[in-house]
Amino acid sequence: MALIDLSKKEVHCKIVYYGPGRCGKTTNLLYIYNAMSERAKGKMLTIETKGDRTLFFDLLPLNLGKVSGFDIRIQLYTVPGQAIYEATRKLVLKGVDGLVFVADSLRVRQAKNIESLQDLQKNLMENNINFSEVPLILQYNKRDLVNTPIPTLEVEELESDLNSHLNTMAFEAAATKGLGVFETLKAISKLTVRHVARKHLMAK
Ligand SMILES: Nc1nc2c(ncn2[C@@H]2O[C@H](COP(=O)(O)OP(=O)(O)OP(=O)(O)O)[C@@H](O)[C@H]2O)c(=O)[nH]1
Ligand SMILES: [Mg+2]
Repeated sequence: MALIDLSKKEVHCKIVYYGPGRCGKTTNLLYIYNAMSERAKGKMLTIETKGDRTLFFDLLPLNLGKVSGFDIRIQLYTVPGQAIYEATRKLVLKGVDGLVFVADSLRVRQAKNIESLQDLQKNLMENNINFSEVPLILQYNKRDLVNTPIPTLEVEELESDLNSHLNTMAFEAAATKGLGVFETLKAISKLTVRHVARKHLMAK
């Protein structure tokens, strides 16, 4: 999917927000969409929803400005997290250049987080994408619920469940309030652009 257009001096990358149903993927994109200036964003496309559930995918094109004279164009996608939309998740992953795995801090979703990360690895493999090659960062969402009576997971538990093998960057977030949303986006964009540039240079 990544494209480096030398004549237009543009780099295009695809970043997918993955994670279990209702973990807050669409909420991340909506927050970004609402916070970005008109110049920096395209139209946010939400392809089929039922209530707030994504049935197909969301797509938000962003223009992140220039790096080394190249315009950085990023397309953010979300997958539908509900288990039954397996085929759609696999389709959305095609050509992915960078991944954000959004985990839900709700204790009742502990097993769903782990299942979804395994589902991601399986779907990448089935798309012939090497899991270890694609930049991936974690986002532990819904941290605003930590100081409420609702049972939540400790960051240490999320780390041990999801990051013990990955050893990657993880951001705490409360996407509804925008906390951690841009930190996550900035980190994955940087890693992804670097990855795409390196891949392009190696292909030369
Ligand atoms: N308290 C709290 N609620 C959140 C947070 N992020 C998302 N939510 C809520 O969780 C629900 C699901 O959020 P979505 O963004 O639609 O979840 P999704 O991951 O896109 O879900 P699917 O499309 O089904 O895969 C919504 O009611 C959000 O308002 C958060 O940080 N804190
Ligand atoms: Mg959604």
